[in-house]
Amino acid sequence: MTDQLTSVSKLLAYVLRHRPEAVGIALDDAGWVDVGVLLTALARHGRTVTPELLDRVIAGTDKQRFEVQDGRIRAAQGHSIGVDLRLQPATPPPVLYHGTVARFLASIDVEGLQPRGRTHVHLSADRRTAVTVGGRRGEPVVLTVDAAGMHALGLVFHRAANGVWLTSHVPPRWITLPGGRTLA
Ligand code: HQG
Repeated sequence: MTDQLTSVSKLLAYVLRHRPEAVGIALDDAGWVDVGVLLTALARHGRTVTPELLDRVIAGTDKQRFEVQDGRIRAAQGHSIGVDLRLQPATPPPVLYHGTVARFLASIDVEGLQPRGRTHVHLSADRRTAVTVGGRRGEPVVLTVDAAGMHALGLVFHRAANGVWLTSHVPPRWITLPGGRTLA
C-alpha cells in the first residue's frame, strides 16, 4: 500500500473501530455509518477523502479491514467500542493461531487470551498472519489454539467478513506454546 492509502486506512480504522465521535459521527449498533456522512465528517475535520480514494483503501488494504454494503461502511473487526456485528456463530478450523510477544506470556499463562482493549480475542487460520500480528510488538511468539476442543465444549466463534476469527476468551488449557508446552 502507498503511504497515502495506509494513512487513510489507519484513520478509518481509528474512527470506525474506536472513536467515531472524534469526527462527530455515531455508528449504528452494528457498527455501520453512511459513507456520505463519514466522508462529510472527515472533510469537516480537515481530512478530505474522495470517494475514489475510499474505494482504493477498501479494495487495496493488505487485509479487508472495511465492509461496504448499501452505501454504508463499517470496520470488519477490531472494535473497542461495543458494536454487535451480528455475525453468526461459526465452526472454526480445528486449530487457530494467535500472534503475541514473550513479555505477555506469564499473564496469558494465568488468564488465557483476553480481548484486552477490544471486544474479542483475534485469531487467524494461518500461522503467517499470526507472525505478522505478533511482530507488531516485537519478536513474534505464535500460540496455537485448540479451537475444535473449545467449540466442542460450546465456546462460540465468529468469523469476520475478512476471515479473522473472533472469540470472547481463550482459557489457558486450550493454548499451546511454540515448543509444544501446553499452558495451565
Ligand atoms: C495480548 C490488528 C497479557 C495479545 C491485527 C495482544 C489483529 C494478553 C494484546 C488485530 C493477554 C492485545 C488484533 C493476557 C491477550 N495477558 N497480554 N491475558 N491476552 N494479550 O491489538 O490480537 O492491522 O488488541 O496477545 O492484525 O494483537 O489493526 O490484539 O498482543 O488482527 O487491522 O494483548 O489488530 O489488525 O492487542 O491484534 P490487540 P491483537 P489491524
